[in-house]
Amino acid sequence: MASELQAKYRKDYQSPSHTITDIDLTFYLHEERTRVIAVSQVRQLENTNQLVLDGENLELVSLHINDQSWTDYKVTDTGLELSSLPEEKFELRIETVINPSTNTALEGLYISGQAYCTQCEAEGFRRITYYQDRPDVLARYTTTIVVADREKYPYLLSNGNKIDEGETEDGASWVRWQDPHPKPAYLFALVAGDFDLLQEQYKTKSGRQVTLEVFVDKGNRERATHAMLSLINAMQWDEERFGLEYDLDIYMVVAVDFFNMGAMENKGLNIFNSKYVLANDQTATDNDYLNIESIIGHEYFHNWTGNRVTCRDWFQLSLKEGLTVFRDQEFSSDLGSRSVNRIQSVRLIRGPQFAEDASPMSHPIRPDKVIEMNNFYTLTVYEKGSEVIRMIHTLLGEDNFQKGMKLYFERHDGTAATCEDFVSAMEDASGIDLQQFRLWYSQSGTPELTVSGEYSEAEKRFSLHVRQHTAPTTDQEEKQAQHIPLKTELYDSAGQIIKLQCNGKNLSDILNVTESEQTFVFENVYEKPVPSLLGEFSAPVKLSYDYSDEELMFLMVHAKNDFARWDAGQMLLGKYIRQNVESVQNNQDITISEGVVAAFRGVLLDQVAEPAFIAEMLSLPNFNEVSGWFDEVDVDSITTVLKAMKVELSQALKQDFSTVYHQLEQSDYSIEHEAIGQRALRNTCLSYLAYTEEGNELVQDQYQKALSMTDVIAAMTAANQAGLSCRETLMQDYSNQWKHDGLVMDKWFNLQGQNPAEDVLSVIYDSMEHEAFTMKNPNRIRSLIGSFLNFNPKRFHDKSGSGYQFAGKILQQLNTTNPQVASRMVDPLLKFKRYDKDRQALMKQELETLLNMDNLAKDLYEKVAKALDI
Ligand code: B3K
Ligand code: ZN
Repeated sequence: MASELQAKYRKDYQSPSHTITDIDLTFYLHEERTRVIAVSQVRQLENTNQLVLDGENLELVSLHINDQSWTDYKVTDTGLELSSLPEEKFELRIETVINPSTNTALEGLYISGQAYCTQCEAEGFRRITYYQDRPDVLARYTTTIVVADREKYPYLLSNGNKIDEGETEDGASWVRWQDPHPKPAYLFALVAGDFDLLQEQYKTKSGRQVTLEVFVDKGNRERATHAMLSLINAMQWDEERFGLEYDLDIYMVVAVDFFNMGAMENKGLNIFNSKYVLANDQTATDNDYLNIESIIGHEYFHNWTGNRVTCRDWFQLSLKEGLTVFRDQEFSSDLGSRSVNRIQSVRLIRGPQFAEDASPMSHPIRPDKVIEMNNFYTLTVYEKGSEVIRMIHTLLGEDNFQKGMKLYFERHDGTAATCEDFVSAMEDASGIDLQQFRLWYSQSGTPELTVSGEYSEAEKRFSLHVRQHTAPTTDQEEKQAQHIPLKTELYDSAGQIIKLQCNGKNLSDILNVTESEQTFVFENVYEKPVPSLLGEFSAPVKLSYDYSDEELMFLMVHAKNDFARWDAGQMLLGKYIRQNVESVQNNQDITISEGVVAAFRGVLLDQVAEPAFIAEMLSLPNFNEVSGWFDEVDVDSITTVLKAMKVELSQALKQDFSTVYHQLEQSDYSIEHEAIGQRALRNTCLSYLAYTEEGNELVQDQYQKALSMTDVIAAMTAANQAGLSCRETLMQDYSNQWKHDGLVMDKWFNLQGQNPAEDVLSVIYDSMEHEAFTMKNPNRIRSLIGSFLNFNPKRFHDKSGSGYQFAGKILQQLNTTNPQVASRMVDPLLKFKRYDKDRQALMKQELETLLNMDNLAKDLYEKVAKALDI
């Protein structure tokens, strides 16, 4: 069992006893024994002569205070306790030795391929030296990197600007960097290696010249151009929309293959998972391109929201993450299709985020209790966090929101702030009361809105009765009514919007739901309207309204914004999915009404709507989303219904899918948004056509003629899902072509993990023997095993328990090598209470085995113990 399982509580926050104004770091890089000398200028803040420093896996060589060897200290399990310290200020010099080559957890300083790199957020700096590893200690960093083998490591990088370089007497080379902006330790970074370098110059709005550099593995330079373009776009966008400019002379992005998550916003030196940097038309899909744009943007936007203003403590994580996700979503929406971006974000909330909030890991966007901080980089903190920012934006409007941002920076630039500071700035700048709204920060769970409409013909009045309820979550029994912005439109039978009026006054289309029961009355409603509710998904809540099929079909056609049209389509599909699940449970046939088929035909043949949007309209909700609608998840019935409805629609609309598919054939490849949209729709058609008689031939044909990776993967996905006979040939061909490139093979591993075939486990075991696979690389693990656990419900939840046992075995192994990745992968097992008794018992057994392990890391311990109610 982990040695330190102490939970930390938000309410116990204490400001630090000392701060460090400057730190001078020297690294003598060595694969097994890297020497780190840290010289810190420490200033006393509280009247105490004791100081506690964090440290993990460090070999302490020496400790000096004001140049004197210091013996008044104690080494503990979690760091160092210094005593009898001088008052006011002193210089602390600590020399440690660390071993990057055995660091498989990929936290602190480690080796990725041929390069050294670091990952310090949340608490990785303590694996480099003893330090006050907390975000409210902000220091100026000077970093010197020394390497003996300059051939192998020609690039030595750290934060800030390069200020000096040279050679030591014994021929080692060194480089010195200085970062003028005080920062917490989690934003420190170091990279040493040999790379291909793509360089550009950027001039900011105010005329500052910035050098942009993207470092990638040798031979991959041409795969870095999209990342560079995205960076330039992000810099321009932030200047235009938020008035924010970059603040150093150089901005570097380094792509590494071994990385626990997507990317990291270290000041001036972002480190990226190569998955979110490398792309060309032969190796990357359109989604890869869009993800690169959004993640490059996200990390860049952190420079202001995260780095210039950072978090006071880790409970405030959403202060930087929710806000930065909001900013990256706006960036992608301003550059591409707003409605498609919105739909995709909403899918993420309604599927996995709602599921997280209904699981033992439920927590508010600002958590109250944490054992392992890395466990809280969650969909709730990020995605729900960004929805909370979006609601503030909706309530205030763009102008007031920007005023709030300005005030926030005026008040907090260069400091470590709290979520409360952000909300106060928004409130003060706009004059809008956000008192009740603050509950979104402290309350977990998903509010459910039950809405009903009542029309009085005689009085020409329409009333909306709204009830809100939030079910208790594992972390909080009691829930209060929240402030929910409910965007509402009323439509007349001609499809025109009826103005919202009451007492002779025009009303805003954002209704403020603040009580557990509330009625909104609208006057001058000249006919019985069809309401469109929760437009743009104006709040992260579940909505129920008893729509008839006809009303939903009406909204699919007439709603004035794409999001509402899509949402109506999803509700219509949802009605049939629910009905059909019940039918399957009662051994009855699956049905879809002719009207519904006709409505989707209308969507498919729409000549006006964007193709990318039509593709979204035609996508059925996935298993994970549908599971959230039921108290007990009936895996077999849901998978049966989803497949049967797909087959049913493909048969009924075969001709139309085929026409659109052939119409959209492209003769050349471009990464423009319009071309991406056309491919998306064409490939959606293919995913349906795969279930028809001509499926096998079409898929094979597309694979052979494909102009881009997008079309290759779409063909393979269709073959995989529909179990086509060409599947094996395509998989074999792809592997022959790409076996040397792990990143490109990830798409193949992903398909293997999602293979719906009965013997998928043996397919997975075979794939683990593939030359491109290694359990050391998180991307490989996530592609092959993560996809099985999360996106192959039928086989993962196989009644025999074989899927669960496989997961258990892998988790035991990862617990020792990479606890962070293990902890991400355990999530599907935590939700065992949602399944039938037999499955529950089998899943629980795996969790119990984990809990009984001798060396269970606190990452897994925290989640497993919560799930088992310990
Ligand atoms: N801030 C990092 C995530 C760090 C995760 C630590 N386990 C990337 C991001 O959100 O931009
Ligand atoms: Zn972030």
